[in-house]
Amino acid sequence: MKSSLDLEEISNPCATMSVIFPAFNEEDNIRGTVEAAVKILPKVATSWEIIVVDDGSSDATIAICNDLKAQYPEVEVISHGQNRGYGAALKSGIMAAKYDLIFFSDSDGQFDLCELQQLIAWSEDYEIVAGYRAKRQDPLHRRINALGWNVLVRLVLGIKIRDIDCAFKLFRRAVFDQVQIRCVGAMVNTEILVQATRLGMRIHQVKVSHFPRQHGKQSGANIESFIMSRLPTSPRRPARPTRNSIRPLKKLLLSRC
Ligand SMILES: Nc1nc2c(ncn2[C@@H]2O[C@H](COP(=O)(O)OP(=O)(O)O)[C@@H](O)[C@H]2O)c(=O)[nH]1
Ligand SMILES: [Mg+2]
Repeated sequence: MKSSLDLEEISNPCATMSVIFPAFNEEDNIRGTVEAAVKILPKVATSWEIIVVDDGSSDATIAICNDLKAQYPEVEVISHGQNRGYGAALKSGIMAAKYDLIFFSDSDGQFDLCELQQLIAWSEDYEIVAGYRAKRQDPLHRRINALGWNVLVRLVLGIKIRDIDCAFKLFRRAVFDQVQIRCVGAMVNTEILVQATRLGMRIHQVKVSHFPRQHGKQSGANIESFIMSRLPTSPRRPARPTRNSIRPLKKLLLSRC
């Protein structure tokens, strides 16, 4: 887990915050991620909790999470007996969250949790503060897929978010009184932001750092190609998005994904 800010610079904690880490086979990363959060959160929040949602990992992730829970009273563990998907894990965490601000990030150490401080500052004026990766440290094909997805979402749904799937987002708790999560998969970010935009919620975007994954494998690798694979595949399908391809996408976004 990277750390760029001097923690002593962070002062006047005033927020109460629930931090959610969905985790799937992160045995080499989860301890570092949770312990980085344990170090930072007392500097930025008066009361806080960390909720790790183990999504049916087959490695030692759950055992490590249980150790962390025994070691740190603020750590809670939700265990999905079997893999239910990223969106389902996020929803489990959000449903269990008890504080005023809800933040989620990945368990794999690709973000700098110290940068949470910047998001908190903006949360006074915005219901949602969404990170965008200044320089995404993922393989080229992932970056190309993500670019395509972001452009498509912007064109089809009119959502002007630079990096919709960036796992560094802060929400006021009240957002989830209105926004309903139905997506069990990786499109959950799109689902949340589409609803929030339609409800007139204010979203601010903040540039955040991103680092290469040091341990374990990416499992969110084919989110975008999964979506593309669900668009019409007829040989007559035009290459550019048209009404025919937009309709199923809209339908997909409004159904379980
Ligand atoms: N709950 C849940 N989390 C997942 C799943 N797949 C990946 N994750 C978690 O989601 C985060 C991002 O996954 P990753 O594979 O690194 O995706 P990438 O960063 O988009 O390449 C990590 O914290 C993973 O542990 C899944 O099926 N269920
Ligand atoms: Mg990752």
